[in-house]
Amino acid sequence: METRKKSGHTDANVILKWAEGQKIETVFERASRIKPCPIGKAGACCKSCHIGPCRLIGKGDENDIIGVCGASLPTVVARNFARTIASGTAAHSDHARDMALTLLAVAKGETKDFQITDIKKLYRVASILDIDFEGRPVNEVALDVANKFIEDFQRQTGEMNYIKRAPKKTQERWKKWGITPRNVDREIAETLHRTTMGVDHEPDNILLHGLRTALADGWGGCMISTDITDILFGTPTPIKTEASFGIFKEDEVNLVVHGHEPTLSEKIVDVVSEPEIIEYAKSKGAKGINLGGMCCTANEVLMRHGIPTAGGFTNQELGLLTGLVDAIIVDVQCIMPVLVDISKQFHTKIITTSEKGKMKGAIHIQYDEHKAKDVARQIVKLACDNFQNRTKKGSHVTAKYPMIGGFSHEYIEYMQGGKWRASFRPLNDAIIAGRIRGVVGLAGCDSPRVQSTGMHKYIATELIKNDVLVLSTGCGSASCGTAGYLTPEMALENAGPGLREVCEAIGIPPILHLGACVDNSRILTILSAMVDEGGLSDEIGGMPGVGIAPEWMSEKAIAIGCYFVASGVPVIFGGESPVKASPEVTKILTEIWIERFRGAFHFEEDPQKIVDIALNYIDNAREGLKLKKYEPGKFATERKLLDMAARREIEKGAGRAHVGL
Ligand code: MSK
Repeated sequence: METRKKSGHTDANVILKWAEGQKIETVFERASRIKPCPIGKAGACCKSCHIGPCRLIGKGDENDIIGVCGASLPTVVARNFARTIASGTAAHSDHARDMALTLLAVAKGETKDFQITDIKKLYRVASILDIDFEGRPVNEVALDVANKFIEDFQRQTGEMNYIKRAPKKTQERWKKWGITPRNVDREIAETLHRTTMGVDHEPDNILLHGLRTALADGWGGCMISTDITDILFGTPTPIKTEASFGIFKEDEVNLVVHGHEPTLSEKIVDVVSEPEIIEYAKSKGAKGINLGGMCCTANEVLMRHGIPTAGGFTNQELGLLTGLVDAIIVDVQCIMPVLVDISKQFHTKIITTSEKGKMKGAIHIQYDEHKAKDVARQIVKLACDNFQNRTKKGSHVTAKYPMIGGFSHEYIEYMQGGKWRASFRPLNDAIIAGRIRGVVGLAGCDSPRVQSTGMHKYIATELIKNDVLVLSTGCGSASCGTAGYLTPEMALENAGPGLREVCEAIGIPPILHLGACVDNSRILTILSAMVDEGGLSDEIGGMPGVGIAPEWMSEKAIAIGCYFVASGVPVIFGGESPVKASPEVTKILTEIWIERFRGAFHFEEDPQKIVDIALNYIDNAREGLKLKKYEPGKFATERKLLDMAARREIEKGAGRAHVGL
């Protein structure tokens, strides 16, 4: 992997070079100027009380290295890790709570700006939640669904609603180790309680509760958020769009949505095509209004409307450096406060919209779901007004790359058999036959501490070369998209023979963009469906699947990693380990967790080693399932491959022919 460039995204480097000439500092320079504290980075700094902070450093037995109160190094490292899980879970789950409250408002008719868009998905969710829907008004069903989800933030005992979506055997492991979550808020609060000064001092016990909290995130916060977003705004299906800075237009008002919550951005999508608003933009001298996205809000509107993306986390400042962004609208999570400083050098307006996330120097326009469209219009008009203030300053990049997004788990099921035989059977068969060696969830952020986006690109390429189907989310998807990797052609040019055959037959890219970082829950759903389909493992653990987040930086990523591990998926994160200071905690995360849950949490800096560890896990899982040893181009069965047209022909006829990938 080429490491000299700051970013693996070619167009980002063009802008960075220009910024260097202008003496504008970005995240990349700050990352090299501000070195991380080696004690804190390895998890050995205790800030649980004001006697400290205590630095747990020293030689000898790690249990003899203690802080002023006597808390040992492993205790402190475990506490810090658990607190990271709790923060990440809080972020996703607060987002989920807002989605549940929006659904409630829609169901009660309190907002006219949102409707139930996907009734089929509402019914599917209702049936999972044991809510009757036959013959009932849609809004009545939606009200029951919203209230049921709100229970997941209130119930004091029992278990969260979606726990039952996991395979039985996976649930049994959680019961055995006492980590079945009750409600997201309770698990978060208990993590903070246990890890405050003078409570839980037993690393294994602290970390078990960390996993319980993470499960509340994966099978609660994230899954609830994904499902309600689909119900309100539609379940994604494949959609073509574009990525990189060339999405910005010289002669149109460029408006960027950035952050995570999809509600306001959905309304902005509606508003920018209203004739009066377009006329308003024209009255300010623009030819029209061009909407683009950044980070995970980008993923939300890309998945459902094909709105183009300028990229992930490390591209946010660079978008402003083009000088073409008239306004950037932010809500919560992964928003750099430095955007305000950068905007001062250009004409860009920074607009905060959530009472939870304000920035000094930004314009605040409070979002309210009860008058969402009015707020959206106010924001879009403000961007139009600002078009006239645009100057020539900026690094205008014209390159952009085609990409396909929109692979919801429902669509992945559909694409494997059409309307009548949608199932995961063909995917399982392709794995059994060895056409597909295994599946990797390539997720997480992009980071300036490494060659940003470069780790994603390298790992994605190596995996598909090895016949591994990649499911990508969050800024991992943006990294692949801005590299031009999210197209079917990528399979023709780079995939191994088995994966290529599968992708060609169905007409899909070898890297499937599943959505935002909350949509990692779709991977849990896919894995559970693969278990149900049979022929592989009878629990998520033991499946030839791995999670990778090579450039993670957010606390949310750790919560995601832990819910995968507790569900039975080995995960490998890039960069230095946040538990490196304690061999005891490292052993719990790897050797002990794999024994109990069949998932382990590894940290590895070298991208090739990440690939090697992942392939090793996949091959061991194949061996454990007594599948044919993976050999490129040699498949266990020779079923006839059918494309979508052939499938439709069969669907016209009677019977249920088996279709193998
Ligand atoms: S935005 S959490 S940098 S994926 Fe979801 Fe990207 Fe990571 Fe934020």
